[in-house]
Amino acid sequence: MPEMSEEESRLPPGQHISRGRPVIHYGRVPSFRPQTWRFQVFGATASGQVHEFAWEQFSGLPTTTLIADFHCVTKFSIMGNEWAGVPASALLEQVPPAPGVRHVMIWAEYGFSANLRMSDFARETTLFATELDEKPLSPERGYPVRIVVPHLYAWKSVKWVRGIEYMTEDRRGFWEERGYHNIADPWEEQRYSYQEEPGDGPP
Ligand SMILES: Nc1nc2c(c(=O)[nH]1)N[C@H]1C(S)=C(S)[C@@H](COP(=O)(O)O)O[C@H]1N2
Ligand SMILES: [Mo]
Repeated sequence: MPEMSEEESRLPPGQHISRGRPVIHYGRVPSFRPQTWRFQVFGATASGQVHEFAWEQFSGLPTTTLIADFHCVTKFSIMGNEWAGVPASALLEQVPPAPGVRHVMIWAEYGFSANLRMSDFARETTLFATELDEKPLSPERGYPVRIVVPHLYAWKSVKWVRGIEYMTEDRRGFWEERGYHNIADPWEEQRYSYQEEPGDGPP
């Protein structure tokens, strides 16, 4: 058997290590205006109110760092990214959801979205990243903030995040509506919606 590198041994099935660090997204790179930028937490909040963070407030939240691999459903993986940012758990503490919330929708500029189960959102490794490899995110990587959900395919790692919607019922996001798997676990190769089992997604 050919020898496997340490990084190769971390790859989920069907993935290969990309040479460079490709940038991919649908649509244009938005510009960031710190004066008018707002991050909204809305939907089924415990208070029933929409919570808004201005950039100063959001960037003042406690941060942590995380080293994680990144698996795109088109089969390349970018290994060993060092992210820094606000853990999703910190946001859940700042703005608690109502008791029946089981899902969240991540909303970005231009209406891009991805849905996550609350159990995936609340993981210790889910982060609102503001830095990659000790530098602020570049515009095309999601500046000023993107979510990083390293245990799911990378389309769930939404760039240019502007809000979180707490949901009591699941709904599909942008790619999930267009044929991609509702849950997106790369270790299970959950690539396409036709692979979904009953209970994996909304009807
Ligand atoms: N807002 C937004 N976020 C997005 C996307 C997008 O089209 N729009 N594409 C996703 C996909 S499919 C991938 S693989 C990763 C790519 O992240 P990268 O450009 O940092 O490599 O971003 C994800 N986040
Ligand atoms: Mo992707």
